[in-house]
Amino acid sequence: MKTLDYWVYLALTAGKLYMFSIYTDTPFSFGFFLISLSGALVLSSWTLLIGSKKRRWILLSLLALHSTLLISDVWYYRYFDDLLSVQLISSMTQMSDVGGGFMSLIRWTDFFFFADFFVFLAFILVLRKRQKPLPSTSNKKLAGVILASGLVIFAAPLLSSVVKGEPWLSGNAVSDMREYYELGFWGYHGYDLAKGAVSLVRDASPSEQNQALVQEAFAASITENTGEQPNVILVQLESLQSSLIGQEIGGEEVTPYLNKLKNEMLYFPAFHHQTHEGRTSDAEFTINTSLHPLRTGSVYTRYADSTFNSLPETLRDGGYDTAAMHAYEKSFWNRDTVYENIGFSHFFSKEDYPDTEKIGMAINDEDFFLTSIEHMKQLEEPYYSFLVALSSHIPFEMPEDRKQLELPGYEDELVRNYYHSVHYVDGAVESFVNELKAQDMWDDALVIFYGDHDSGLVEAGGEMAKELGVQGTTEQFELFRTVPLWIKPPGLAKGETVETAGGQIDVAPTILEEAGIDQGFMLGTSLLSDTERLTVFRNGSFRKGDLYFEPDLTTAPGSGECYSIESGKKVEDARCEPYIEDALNQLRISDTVIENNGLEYIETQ
Ligand code: GP9
Ligand code: MN
Repeated sequence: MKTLDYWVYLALTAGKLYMFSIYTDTPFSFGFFLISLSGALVLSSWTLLIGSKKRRWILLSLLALHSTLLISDVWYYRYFDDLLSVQLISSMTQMSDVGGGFMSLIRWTDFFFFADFFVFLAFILVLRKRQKPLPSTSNKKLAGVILASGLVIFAAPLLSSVVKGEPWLSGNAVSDMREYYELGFWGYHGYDLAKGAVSLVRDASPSEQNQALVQEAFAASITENTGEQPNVILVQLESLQSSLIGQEIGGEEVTPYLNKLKNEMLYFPAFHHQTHEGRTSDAEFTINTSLHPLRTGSVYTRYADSTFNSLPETLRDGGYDTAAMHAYEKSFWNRDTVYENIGFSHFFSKEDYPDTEKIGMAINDEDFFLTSIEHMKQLEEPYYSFLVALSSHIPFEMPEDRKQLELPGYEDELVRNYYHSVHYVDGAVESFVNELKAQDMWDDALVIFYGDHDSGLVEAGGEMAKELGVQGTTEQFELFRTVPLWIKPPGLAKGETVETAGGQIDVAPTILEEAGIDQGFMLGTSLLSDTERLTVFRNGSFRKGDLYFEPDLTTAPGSGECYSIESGKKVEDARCEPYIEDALNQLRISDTVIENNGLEYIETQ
């Protein structure tokens, strides 16, 4: 057969699409296979117009390109549950700095993705003798048929979606994974590339429909409060997840001091991080603006200059001095630009901290906290101090003499080091609180601690999940999403555990309520109010009271599975249904504010 090489190429490329779903444990249906294959047909049909000698090398290059993209997607997916995008190019430099845990994402079996390269190479060498120098007319016809079939298979489901009015096209998919299932592998990457190119030239004003959503949310979110203006001390702790609180390993408490904090602060065990690919920067962003992170990349690097109704700006307008403190390079994650844009009057960064013992990326948390207290004392009262700690950052490197736990039964070095590092941070927080008390900065202040996101070591079936006895979807969800939150309102006499479920998006409204200042446009709700809130995550999943909804990203928005957190069992879909659209709209509103500067278009009477 004259075109045998082409058919072998197609078979190999199709096999790899299936391999991807096995490696990432993502659904693979026949329909999805056809759409992905159609992308490969469109991409490769033209090679049939070329003489077979050249064509084989081109097909070999396409296989290599495909494998490189797939393997990169697999590694990215293992960390973020999402796919690569060209929109991430601006964040690449940041990723190399924080990517200490990158090697843990790579498995030797991943390189099987390149096996077909060698198979095809061997095939080319065998076929070398039977080359046809020029394309024949029948090949031209075949190329036409393949291109046309590719286009038809690709377009048919899209057209059917448009006819059915399914809202997952042109950016409305809300999640990259949903777009991947709608467009297939090549369709996703091709569309992503096109969007990247268009965003360089296009006016980014919001669509009428999305702006109407923002306008409605704006009108609903204005509240009026009056009250005292306490100093606010907000501390973000790196990679601190809720499973640590109260956990004992071999009879030793991992976080002995934090376990006791609920006696003098309000402790929220059902608090969730809502971060996505921007990790620390996403947590900071959501906490300070009450908006969601982006579906791709970090707001800090992609939309640093958009207009936000932020916590620091609102507090500053209300008479507060505002300062951010983080002992790393000030331009990292674009913080210097973002902090200024969202209303921090001061930014204390690496250069404002002493050159004492470094743990991982920066000065150790204890010295960071104690020096930060010195900086706070220089601020005008009332002040808002936002501290971002860093010692427990992946890969959780700890000096040997600071590893104090025995950790019997744990073998994974990364997991062991995680526990050592959070045990260290526990002591650092203790020194911080003791010093605040000693300096008389504790009692009257509003003090808050929370974890920015999970450890990155929570995958189902991994050592951490196994040792914790995590089973089923809801327990896995809680392990991944819950981070501890402690709040001490001014003058709190006694701590307690508050079961209210909420997320990082609710922190700014909580602080503003306590500070007696109007919250303005914010998507969250104060955690000290009785309202049952909808806590939305970036792929459209959500928690509402006892319910947890996991969307089916392989279809248009609307379907998924509804669970009770308490029983861990599936419950009738009807219980989650009323909130599915609200959750997606929350993401759309947030995206419109960030990506299209939606607040600039708000009409006020
Ligand atoms: C460094 C810190 C990194 O400044 O933001 O944390 P990460 O984003 O990797 O969680
Ligand atoms: Mn982080």
